[in-house]
Formats: sequence, structure tokens, C-alpha cells
Amino acid sequence: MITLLDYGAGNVRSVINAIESLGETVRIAASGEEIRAAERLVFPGVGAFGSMMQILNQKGYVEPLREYLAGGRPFFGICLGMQALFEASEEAFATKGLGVLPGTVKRFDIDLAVPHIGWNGINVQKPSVIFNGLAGTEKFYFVHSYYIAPADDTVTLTTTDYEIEFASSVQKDNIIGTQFHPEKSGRAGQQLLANFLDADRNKVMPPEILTETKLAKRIIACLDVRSNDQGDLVVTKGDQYDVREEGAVRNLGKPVELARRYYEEGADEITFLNITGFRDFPLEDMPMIAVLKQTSQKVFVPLTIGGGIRDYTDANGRTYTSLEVAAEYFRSGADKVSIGSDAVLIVEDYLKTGQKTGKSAIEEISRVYGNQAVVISVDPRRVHVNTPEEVDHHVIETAFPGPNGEMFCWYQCTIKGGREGRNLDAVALARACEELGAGEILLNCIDKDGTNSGFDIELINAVKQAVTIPVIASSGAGSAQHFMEVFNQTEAESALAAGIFHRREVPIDQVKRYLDAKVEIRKADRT
Ligand code: 1PR
Repeated sequence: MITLLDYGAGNVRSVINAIESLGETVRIAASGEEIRAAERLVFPGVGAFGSMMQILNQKGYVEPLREYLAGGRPFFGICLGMQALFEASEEAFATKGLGVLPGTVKRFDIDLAVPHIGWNGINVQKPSVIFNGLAGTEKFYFVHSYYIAPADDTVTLTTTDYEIEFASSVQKDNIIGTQFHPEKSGRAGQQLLANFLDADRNKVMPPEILTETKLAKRIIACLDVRSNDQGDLVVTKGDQYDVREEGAVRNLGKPVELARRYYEEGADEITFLNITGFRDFPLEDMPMIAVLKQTSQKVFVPLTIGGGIRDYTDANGRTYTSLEVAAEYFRSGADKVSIGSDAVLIVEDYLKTGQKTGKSAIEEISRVYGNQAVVISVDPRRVHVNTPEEVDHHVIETAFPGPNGEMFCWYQCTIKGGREGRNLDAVALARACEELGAGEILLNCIDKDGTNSGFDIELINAVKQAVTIPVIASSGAGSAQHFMEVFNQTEAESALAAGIFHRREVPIDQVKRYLDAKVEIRKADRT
């Protein structure tokens, strides 16, 4: 029996699913007494340090936790659950941590994109039970803006490089903590968790010890989901956002089955977009929630869900906030939510007044769940102009002139799945969303979507240069070479595709084999 400490923020469902898939039962601690009585305790921290400690204090969990940790029984802290062990964090100066390990938590002050999102390696410093069966070269999934700085080096179990070298896991006796998420790290993460659960394993060093670790470029599979005319929830795919063929919605498969297949083929992340979310309310009839719940039982890489994340008033006059919608998604297994149409409207207001209200979906969700949990899905369309002065937008000189020989273009934001163009450009949108607290940009391109003609490199460079948060390049992938192109010609941290994966034209493992040794990637691990 594993006791899990859930203080009510973020996705603990994934950790429960990962542990249960290893044959263990999980009980959620509902009181300080249950923490004291635990035999093995797992603490998956999510969100922000200050609010986590505040909730732990309010619930009366701090003393029971300290007593448990002093008792020598096994403890596994994940991400914030590990950071909590230290004395304080730059994320919340006035708040004390548990102080079980000496040292503090610092914010990344680096030139690379923050949050540090994605698959990075570990450089093992000392033997541990958790390395049984690992080669030492595996990559694990990280998502954080803060890192621990232990005052006592002997607790550092692994380090990881991301411009600086930081402690990515710690162990002191039976207390183990990882900055990365084993529950989201595919087969390697499952192995690591299994090692913790099996108390009888010996402390070992993995056979290979890396001297330097590198963040991988991520390959993301995207599933556009909607109901077809028969009312079945299907994965569909548009050509420049038109998902109908001879009048009917294209049906490329079932969402849960396809997600499972992509996980097995080595997808580093899976994104579901409820593409009719702008007109359906996701909490009314909840097929996407069911899809998430089922997927997260078997798929141990990060899951993002988008579509319909906004405030909503139902037919009975009950209002739901975007935060409530997001909360339901996180509880069901999502690690990130993606906001499309609403982000455009939020930014239009923000740019009009120059004032942050603190109440927009971007601000509210990032405050509670952390910036890394908020992705902005941008649906831009190219608009050609003759001169940069013609419009009041971010204009670029293009190598692909318009139909009348126009040498410049800007990228117009759209809402409602490309149905409505707005007077806002994609660069301004991305920049403003970062200011409001978004953690990542999913950059689609309507002109390229479904064309198999390659990513829009000009758009990706324009947006990537305007923000410091990670950018996911999307739309247009038609071959493995296109992934190579986007990683060589832009600074995008990841690339997403849909059509070529759904139609099995170029499976994910083939893309990875092609990129291997040319681009830093996580090698596909077959489950
Ligand atoms: O506006 O917050 O409700 O979110 C709706 C979401 O649904 C947005 O993220 C929007 O991008 C998406 N969406 C809406 N309509 C469509 C459509 O296709 N008719 N899909 C749609 C967007 C774009 C990509 C696609 C890539 C890669 N899909 O995510 O997967 O272009 O495709 P490819 O590799 O086949 O070229 P809200």
C-alpha cells in the first residue's frame, strides 16, 4: 500500500495511474494521522511553492510530514514534492519549506527558455535503489522554472545540465526526491518507480554514467477530436482546418487507441484538441474527460488538452470559470491545458488597456497550476502586404511572395478554429501571453495545416524570437526531413504533427530514427 499526499493542486491522477499500473494500491492521505501511519509515502507536488506550503499548513500536514520523514520510512517526492524538503524557495520568499534537507530552491536565471520543459538526461553521482535496470543514458521528463540548491552535496543523487548544472534528484537514507516526473517518463520512469516500490532492491550505479546531459527536442503527436455527424467522438484532421471530405467529418480513428499507439511508437508528448470546444461546453457532456481518464491510465508521457477553456454560463444560468474547466481536465489526467480562442480575446483586452486584470484564464490557471501548465494554441493565417507600413502589425519580409508579388506578410490570429480573423498578429499575441503567464506556445499555421509541405519556418522564427518561453512548431509536417529542417532552421523546442502519424505515412519511431545522431532526441522506448 502506497500513501499518496494530495493537497489538491494539479495532476496527481498520473502518479496514481503509474503506481497502480505497477500492481500497487494507492491510498490518498486524508489527514495528518494517515501521513503519520503511512508505510511508504509519495508526494507529487504540483503548482507553486508558496501555495503548496500554505495548503500543507492549513491542512495540518507539516508536522506529520516532518515526523514521517524523521522516522526513516520510504519517501518519494516528485518535483515540488522534492522542493518542499528544503528550507525556502525564491518562488515564495516569506514561506518556509519543511527544512528536512539544508539548502534552498532557486529560479533559473539563464538565457535558455524557462520553464525547462522536456526530456533531459541524468548524471548519476552515487548508487541508489532507483537505478536498478536503467542504462544511465535514459532521458526523463522535466517541467520546472525552479531548481534545488542543496547545501549538503552528499544528498545529490543526480545532476542535469540546462545551461547550468543543477541537482535533479536527491537521496538521503530513505528519502528520495526527483525534479523530473517519473510518472511521465515512459518506460524509464516506470522502471524507476518500480525500483522505489520494491524495497528489497540493492543500491546500484547504472552501467553508463553521462558527463553531460542534453535536453531533447520533443516530437509531439496531436489528435484533433470532435463528434462526427453520427455523434461518435473521432480523431479527425483538416486540410487548412477544413475537416470535411465530401461533406462528412474525416474519421481517422479513436482517440484513446491512437494515443496509446503514439505512446508506444515513442511520442514525447500527446496533445488532444477538442476542435469544436468553442461552441460546445466541455463540462456539459464530458466525452473528452473520459478520453483523458482512459488515456492517462496507459500513457505515461505528458498529456495536453485544449478546446473550450474559457468562462461559460450554462442554460440554467450557472457560470463556470475557465479555472474550473481546467481543474476538471487536470483531475482527469491532463498535465497542461491549451487555450486558443480565449487567449486572443484576452490579449485584445490586455493590449487595449495595458493592464493585467489577474482574472483572465491565462493568469488564473497559471497562478494556481504554474506557468508550465498553460499552453497557448495559436491559429494564425498568413496575410500578404506590399510594404511593412501598410499595417500596424509585426510584418516580415518573406521568401514566399503573395499572389500579386507582395514581398511582406504578417500572421493574423483567428478564433473559433480559423473561422474568424482578428486584428491581432501572432507575434503580438505570443508576447502578450508570455507576459500574462503562459508557459508555452503551440504555434499552428492554417496555411500549412494538412499540406505535408513542411513547417512555416518564417512564422516560427518570428514568434520564437519574440518570446523566451518554449515554442512548439506545428502544421505542415510531411516527412522526417521536415522535422530536421525545423530543428536546424529555428530554435523551436519541439515539433508537432498530426496527419502523417494518423495516416501512418511516417510513424513517430521512423522520425526518431531519422533524427538520431543529427538532432538531440529521446530514443523511442517500446513498452
Ligand atoms: O479555441 O480554445 O476552443 O481551442 C480549439 C483548438 O482546436 C485550438 O487549439 C485550435 O487550434 C484547434 N482547432 C480548431 N479547429 C480546428 C480545425 O482543424 N478545424 N485544429 C483545429 C487545429 C491544428 C493542429 C494540427 C497541426 C498539425 N489543429 O494542431 O494538429 O496543424 O497538422 P498536420 O501535421 O497534419 O499538418 P479553443
